[in-house]
Amino acid sequence: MVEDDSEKDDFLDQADESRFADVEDPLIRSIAEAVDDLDEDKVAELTQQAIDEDKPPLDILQRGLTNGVKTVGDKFGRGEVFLPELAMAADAMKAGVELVEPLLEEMEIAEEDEAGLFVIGTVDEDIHNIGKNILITMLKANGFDVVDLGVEVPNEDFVEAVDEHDPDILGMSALMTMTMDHQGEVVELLEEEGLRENVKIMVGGAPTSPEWRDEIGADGYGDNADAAVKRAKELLEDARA
Ligand code: B12
Repeated sequence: MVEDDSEKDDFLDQADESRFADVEDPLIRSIAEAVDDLDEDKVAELTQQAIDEDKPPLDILQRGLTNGVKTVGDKFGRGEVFLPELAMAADAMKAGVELVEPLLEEMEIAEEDEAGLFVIGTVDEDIHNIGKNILITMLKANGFDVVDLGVEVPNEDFVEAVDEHDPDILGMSALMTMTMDHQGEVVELLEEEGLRENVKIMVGGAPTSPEWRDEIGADGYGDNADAAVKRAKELLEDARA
């Protein structure tokens, strides 16, 4: 707990020699560090401070919170930390996201009259949803109606949802190399059912890439939520042109 300003300054000074040296703003950097330290209270406190100091919400989110959680993910990948730490990092991240979310809800990335319907879910066998939920918040902020299918969505349920809701865009999130194949399977199933032409398909999540989008025949990819929203708007314009 930071008790007073001098202690706060000390904390920020220490952050200068941090693992996140590429993050210029010391306060944003200390948010990334606090997530990396699995310190949920500190994350909440520093995120609130950053909000009070009018730091850009996307910087807090991407350069602070997301940067921190990805570092813990990397350590997990190297076997340096284990599942409990991964879960604590997720909780720390969520503590910050909760505070930033109201600001994201007010953020318009591009002014738009009427955006479309976006159906989204995390693919089968995959429970990661923090990024998907952030994307949903930002889609709604930009006028999209969103149907959230949740996590571990079976391939067939994506297809049924396209049939039922007739969305402009179907989005699929996959955070693991062993689950990303489901994105391609859903594209194939939609083709088989004759539904592919009716909908634009976007994919995202850590292991995905523009190359993966092309490989599976999807239409859009987003490295992060604001890039994804921009791409979604472009796809809508293309579809309506
Ligand atoms: C937090 C986390 C968890 C939390 C998830 C909590 C939750 N409710 O989501 C918990 C602890 C539960 C967890 C569990 C597991 N995890 Co995990 N997890 C992570 C971690 C550290 C961060 C993910 C995250 O939230 N990132 C922050 C958000 C904001 O970023 P994001 O998800 O990428 O989303 C952004 C963009 O990708 C994009 N986006 C996301 N979705 C979409 C969709 C569309 C359509 C578009 C356009 C864009 C888009 O916009 C988002 C916002 O900017 C990652 C590491 C990493 N590098 O991703 C590992 C990671 C994904 N997990 C991993 C693993 C292995 C697991 C487990 C299997 C561990 C285990 N042994 O049980 C389980 C999975 C169980 C299952 N069946 O799913 C591995 C996957 C390895 C691999 N290559 O396959 C990773 C990469 C860690 C690692 N390096 O080893 N995990």
